[in-house]
Amino acid sequence: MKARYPRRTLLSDEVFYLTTPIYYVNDVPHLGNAYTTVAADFIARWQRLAGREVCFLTGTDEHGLKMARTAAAKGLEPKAWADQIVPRWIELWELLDISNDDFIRTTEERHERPVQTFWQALYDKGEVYLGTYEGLYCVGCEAFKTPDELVDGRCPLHGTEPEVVKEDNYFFPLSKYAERLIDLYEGNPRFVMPESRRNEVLGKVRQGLDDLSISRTTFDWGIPIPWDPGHVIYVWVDALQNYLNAAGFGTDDARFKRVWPADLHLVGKDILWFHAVIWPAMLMALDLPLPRTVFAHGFLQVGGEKMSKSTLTGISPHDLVPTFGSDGYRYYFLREISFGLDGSFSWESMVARYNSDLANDFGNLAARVLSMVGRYLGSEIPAPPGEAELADSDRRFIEAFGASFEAMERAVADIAPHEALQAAWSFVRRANAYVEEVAPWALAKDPGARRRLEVVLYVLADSLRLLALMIWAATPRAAAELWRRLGVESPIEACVFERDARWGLLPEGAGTSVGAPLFPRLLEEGAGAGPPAP
Ligand code: ME8
Repeated sequence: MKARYPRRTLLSDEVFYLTTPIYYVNDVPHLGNAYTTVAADFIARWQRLAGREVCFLTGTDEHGLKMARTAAAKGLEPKAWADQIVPRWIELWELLDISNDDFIRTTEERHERPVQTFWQALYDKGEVYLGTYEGLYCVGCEAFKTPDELVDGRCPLHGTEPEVVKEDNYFFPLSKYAERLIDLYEGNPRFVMPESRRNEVLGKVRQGLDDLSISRTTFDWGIPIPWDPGHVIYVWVDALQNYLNAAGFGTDDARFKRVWPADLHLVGKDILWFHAVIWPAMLMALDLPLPRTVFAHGFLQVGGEKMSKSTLTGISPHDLVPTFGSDGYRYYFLREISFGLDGSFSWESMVARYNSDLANDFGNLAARVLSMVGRYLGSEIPAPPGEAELADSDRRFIEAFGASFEAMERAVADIAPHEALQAAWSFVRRANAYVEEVAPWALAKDPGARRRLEVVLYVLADSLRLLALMIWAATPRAAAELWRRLGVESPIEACVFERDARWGLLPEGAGTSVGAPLFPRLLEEGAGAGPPAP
């Protein structure tokens, strides 16, 4: 009965260090940025319940030409503009219950100084040289483009024509790292995930690499090159280093040793090249340990059009949370889109997913079980059943939990939140089937079946407790509320799977309550609910 579900070591034994990209604050966050952050939060929360010490980092990327131009258009200094916008990002992360442990801004001293230390060290090692760059620069991407990366002379991501740039730049000899990078991808299948992306990167690196221009002289909104302050450091190499600096590089050696390397950099496919090629090469150049995994997810589309700040479709996360709640928002994006592939968002599919999975399958299960414990057992959890009191149907149901939980663990290790939630919901559906199978309402009519009624309701109430643990990473509010309604006194976030994800731990005598629906059903499209006005 009390099978243990041993804690798996998913990716490493040390601090689990997980990052999102640091976002450009030329504008407020959109659904795409929130997508990455919610996925990262799911993994961070899961790892905490798995007993890992987690460091979950997000932040903002505040230098570069794009920021400088946006601020100039507003008549502000770039830092003043960033100071206005950054709170809007923090607010959204709070609204979506993002549990980041740290938030780094690239204009902070703890970032700027170590960036200078890093490049000075590479310069001193002879890993930086002065040259002339002539090329096509896309300000939206903050990157040079080769002609074959353009479509009809335009950047395919931003739809704009890149600018012709010619300047003296410092260069990092990226080309000489090609062999080592190829060895890295070949020797570590988890370094770039998913596999299709790994093959893409590998194929491109095999064609050879150009050296990377790492400084700019035509504007000054950046971190000065320490040995030649007429140059500022290229925004991308500045930004990538946030991951090191937040871990204490150059400022806190003891922390750096504990936290670095990152276990997982979660990024969109648009910026995989920087994370899978340039970033490890920079670290190799300074003999620093490499991150364990860079995972590139796909792009969200609305009505077939990619969302980005330059082609926004007009839907903000703030338009969705009032209707779906933070949990409904998180659940939809985690469950609906296969992580790693592109996917599309629509209001209709969000309503449908919410109603079927959250309001019906999960919400009804919770309400039914809690109201039966209320009605038949006076809202008090009975004594846990002994082994001999369990029927075969109970045992089969209890085993189903173990199978679903292990499937969730495997899915999280594969960085597949959608699969993890499929596994959790297969258990939700199994629990609904078990309710029908054991029909507590029939047992309640038979005074001779009192203990049997207690047994099945105990099994069901305990399955709700286990379910709360399974879904906390995705829907933390509903999980914590269910936990309270079951009368469990210790906070859910203090649980660890190894100790708590096993049967029979719901304490006898706990007082339950039914409460309002955890996920009130939404009216179907056209009957009151609907997308926000354009
Ligand atoms: O690239 N679908 O910042 P950024 C899914 N500052 N995710 C999307 C998306 C979409 N349509 N659009 C954007 C930068 N994203 C740099 C990063 S890191 C050292 C520096 C997400 O504000 C996705 O994670 O343009 C993508 O990688 C990120 O937002 C780009 O955010």
